[in-house]
Amino acid sequence: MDRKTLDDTSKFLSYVLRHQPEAIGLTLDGEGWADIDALIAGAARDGRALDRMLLGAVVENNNKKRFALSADGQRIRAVQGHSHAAVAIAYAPAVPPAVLYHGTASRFLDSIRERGLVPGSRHHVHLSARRATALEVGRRYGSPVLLEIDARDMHLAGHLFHQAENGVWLTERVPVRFIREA
Ligand code: HQG
Repeated sequence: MDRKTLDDTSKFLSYVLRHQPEAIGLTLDGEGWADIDALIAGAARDGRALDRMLLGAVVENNNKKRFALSADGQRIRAVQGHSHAAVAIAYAPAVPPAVLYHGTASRFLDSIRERGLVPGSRHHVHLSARRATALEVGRRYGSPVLLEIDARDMHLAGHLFHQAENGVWLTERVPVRFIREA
């Protein structure tokens, strides 16, 4: 399976499994699962040839492990990053490391200093245990800035954290007092 096909399919899956399933007549359940036969049929109507082999290769080889298959192999979901209102994954609460990182773009800083980190269109603020990963995330939107989040203090103050299957840390929002500009 060539890299371009895998990357194109990953982008398509991110779009329909996180944000716009209705674009191909697909439905997601509350845990974000889509029926694989329905996904393949919806994609075919959109002129996109998917099959189980390609989907399996994307799940397996995806650089950020964005997708997972159900135990019975009949369903697929994105493990984090959703904006769709039908999805409300019941992530288990988890104890975060003392410090987590968020990468953003310098043009967002004034607003972040005022409002803290808020999820935007997605369901959570996304945090990483690794500085380099966070910087890469920030680079997508412009000149990257690294923010250090006092996750231990947030946790002690009662804020809930979750960890998606691919390691990304999630929380509802980060108030200004827990953010340090690194
Ligand atoms: C910013 C990728 C102004 C925030 C990554 C970010 C991640 C504010 C943007 C995942 C703000 C939202 C998510 C405030 C936050 N004022 N801007 N008060 N609070 N922001 O894409 O974290 O490759 O929804 O800093 O790896 O960038 O798609 O979130 O810049 O895990 O799998 O608002 O997406 O994963 O942008 O990225 P996003 P994100 P994938």
